[in-house]
Amino acid sequence: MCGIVGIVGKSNVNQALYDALTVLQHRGQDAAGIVTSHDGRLFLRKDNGLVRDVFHQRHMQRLVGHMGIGHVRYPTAGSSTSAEAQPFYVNSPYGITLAHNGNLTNVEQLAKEIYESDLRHVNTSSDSEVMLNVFAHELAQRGKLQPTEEDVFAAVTDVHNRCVGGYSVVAMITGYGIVGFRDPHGIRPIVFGQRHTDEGVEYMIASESVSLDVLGFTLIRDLAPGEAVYITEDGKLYTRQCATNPSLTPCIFEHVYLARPDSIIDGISVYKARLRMGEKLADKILRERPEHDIDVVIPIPDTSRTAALELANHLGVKFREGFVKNRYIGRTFIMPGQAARKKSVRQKLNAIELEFRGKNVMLVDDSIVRGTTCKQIIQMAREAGAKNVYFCSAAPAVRYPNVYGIDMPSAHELIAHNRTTQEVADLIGADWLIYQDLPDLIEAVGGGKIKIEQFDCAVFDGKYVTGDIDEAYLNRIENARNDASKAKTQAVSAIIDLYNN
Ligand code: PIN
Repeated sequence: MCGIVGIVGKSNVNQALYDALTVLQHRGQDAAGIVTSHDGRLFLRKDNGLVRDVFHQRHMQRLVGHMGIGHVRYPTAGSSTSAEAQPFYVNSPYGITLAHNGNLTNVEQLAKEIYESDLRHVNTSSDSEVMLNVFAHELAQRGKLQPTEEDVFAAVTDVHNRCVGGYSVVAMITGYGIVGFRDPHGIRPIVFGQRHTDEGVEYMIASESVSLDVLGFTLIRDLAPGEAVYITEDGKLYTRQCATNPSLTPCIFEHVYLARPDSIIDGISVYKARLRMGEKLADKILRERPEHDIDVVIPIPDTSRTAALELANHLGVKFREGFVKNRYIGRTFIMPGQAARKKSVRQKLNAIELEFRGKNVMLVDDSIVRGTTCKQIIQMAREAGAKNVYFCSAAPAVRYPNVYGIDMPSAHELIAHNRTTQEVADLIGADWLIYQDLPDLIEAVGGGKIKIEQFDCAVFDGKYVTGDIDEAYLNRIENARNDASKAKTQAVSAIIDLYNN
């Protein structure tokens, strides 16, 4: 998962891009980058780290120009070097830069084609660089000295024909404009909006509507699946459906915890979807145990608060803040002679004992993925004196890997993979475990004022909407993810050895 933004403004856009990326920081804390264009030149700054650490005064001063794009990156397998921070750049044609949120599932085949048929060089293992080269190649095929919106849209159509997966993209064509587009299934989110200034109208394309709100832009709408928006450097806006067979199946996990609650995705308020998740969970609890003995509902900060609040309301049970989260948790430094220690949940969360002592507590989290954190939290609740610890997940059991750009562990690392609810409850140490049912989650998200019936729910049901995911693909990513984590562990041990010797 990553965050993307693009702005065509009337004055320098560096500060606005920086601010928008800061608003999107929850979508990725691993790396950040901005590229701007001025007088036919590009200015790029990208590195590993948080937005506030990557951009200093001297970088910001160099990022001149009235249009630009930016990116925040979440670490995915094999993407932790700063060379893989985005945006990426190719010089031909026109000088194109691109930032992408998502994952291409046919990247190996594309990389081969790019090298063997398109005669292009890709310098990293990032699928975003592959996608940039596909787009650049297809735009170059038009053979124009100056690309028109028709050329840009035709190139996007070609990208849709060649690239499979979930993707939201912003790309800047130096001296011409910015294009945003969304995969034909609309898996990853992307919106665009405008604001009026004395000099004229400015446009922003972004992963989430919250970045428009915060910068005083008004939301025009989400891009439809397969659709592209092209905004020229002088501020003309064009949109076009570029896919032959688009169908909306957005990622339901955005609503579970990826997106900010103050965002609206495909017309659905993330906040309201989470309230409804709480309501549905309460109904399920009452169905399973009408005579339940829950004394208090306690959210695990932060995402689950909204669902927990509504769950408590519907049960008519007290809602209490039982955990306090440290917002300023620091990095883990590897000191000479010290083993690399993982920051424990204990350092991030502390229990308020009086909310637990002698009570039957219902803890609520947005989801259970590996189960490692929630196991420790349940233990903390017991140490704080809880009589019984019940646990509620606002999402169904996560049983399958994600292949559309969410950084999720491989199948065997998912605690619910091939396990029943009772087995998971025993493993995490809960006296009672309730998962949201998938139809209820779909109803909670898609059953409000805006009706959406189809979502990408692959992490819950193993159905991959792009239709190209088979056992062999899943085995390959399982190995890749394992290799990536092995490589990281080896790198850490190498550093420790260096200190010790
Ligand atoms: C909460 C995000 N949320 C918390 C992510 C933990 C699963 N975990 C998924 C729960 S927040 S575990 O947005 O950071 O506040 O199942 O792997 O233990």
